[in-house]
Amino acid sequence: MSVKDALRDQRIETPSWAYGNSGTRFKVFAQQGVPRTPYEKIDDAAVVHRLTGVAPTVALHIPWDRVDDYGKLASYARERGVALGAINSNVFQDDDYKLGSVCHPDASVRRKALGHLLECVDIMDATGSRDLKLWFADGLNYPGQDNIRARQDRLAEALRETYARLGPDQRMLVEYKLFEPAFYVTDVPDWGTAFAHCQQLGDQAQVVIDTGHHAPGTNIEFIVSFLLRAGKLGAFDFNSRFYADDDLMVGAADPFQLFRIMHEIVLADALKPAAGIAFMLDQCHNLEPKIPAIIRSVLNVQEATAKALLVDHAELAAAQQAGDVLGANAALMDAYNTDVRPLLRELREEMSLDPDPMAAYRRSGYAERIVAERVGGEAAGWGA
Ligand code: PSV
Ligand code: MN
Repeated sequence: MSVKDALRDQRIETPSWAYGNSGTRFKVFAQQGVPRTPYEKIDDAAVVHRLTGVAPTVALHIPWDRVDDYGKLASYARERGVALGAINSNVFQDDDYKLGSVCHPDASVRRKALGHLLECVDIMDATGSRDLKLWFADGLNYPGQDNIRARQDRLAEALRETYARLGPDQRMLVEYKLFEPAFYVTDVPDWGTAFAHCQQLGDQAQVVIDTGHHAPGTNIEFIVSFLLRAGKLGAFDFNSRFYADDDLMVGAADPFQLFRIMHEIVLADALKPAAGIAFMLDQCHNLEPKIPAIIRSVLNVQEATAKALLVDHAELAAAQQAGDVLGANAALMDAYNTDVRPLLRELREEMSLDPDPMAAYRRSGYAERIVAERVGGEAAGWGA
């Protein structure tokens, strides 16, 4: 398959919450024209897809995107040329979850959390979504606060019950994160823990790598390669980090890391949608305008992918086999240092898109229109 064909088929999912207001624990700086409903978030996601041609799905977060009729939301999306993607569960924003959700010492809180996870699968049935994304804020702040091993047992039980509820074409994606909000123990802190639980569950359970959820210096492409080999890589939550879970635009902090990740994907022939890896963004745009930031992020993933596709695999393999360390490294760096923007402009023209989606968005007048139209009501944010 040619580089252009692979890029034309690429799919990047945008997150509904990136279109809403967000901030740090210090302040949310509200922006004008922000969606007030899940329907308006879909309007914005449809604009991103219309301009980039490679972002046809939008992930939902429950309860932030709760609606009365999910079938109606799915049809609304379809009418605008997009589809609903992964359903993200949320068992971290209720007072009951102070000491955890599925790992909580109190069985009634665990039952409530499990009920939410099962409800998310009901929603998937209505939206036609394939993936349930699970992230748990569960953990401990102090040594002795709870029994670490018992919490793993409780986690395994909730995952088992949720897994049993999945339809044959649905998947469970287990996300890990080193720390935050818990600071001493996190119940799913790393890929190894997520992997071990997914192994026990079965083929429909896979690991999701959020690029912002690692210790500084972690070699993420190693994790990608390991999980691909084991058939356990289900998805990415792409974003950039400088320090912790910064949720900045993917490819902004370390475009070379993104290239190295995409190189592992291309090597394993896992870019094509049939390979089943969901390439999602998980970002928050606190300072910058949201829609152009999401467009920029999609383009950053696309550029890193194009560079990864340009790696000469024959040259790389020959240098590796010959023990030619510098030659092998040069084969990768030649691809990374290629300016792929002309190729991508050409590709967009062939796809009947504007070659410069950022400029096309600025010219479209959409930003001004939503500021004028979205007056009154409550801007969407992280509140349920
Ligand atoms: C948690 O930090 C996370 O990465 C999970 O994916 C959540 O669902 C998402 O952010 C939004 O809070
Ligand atoms: Mn995430």
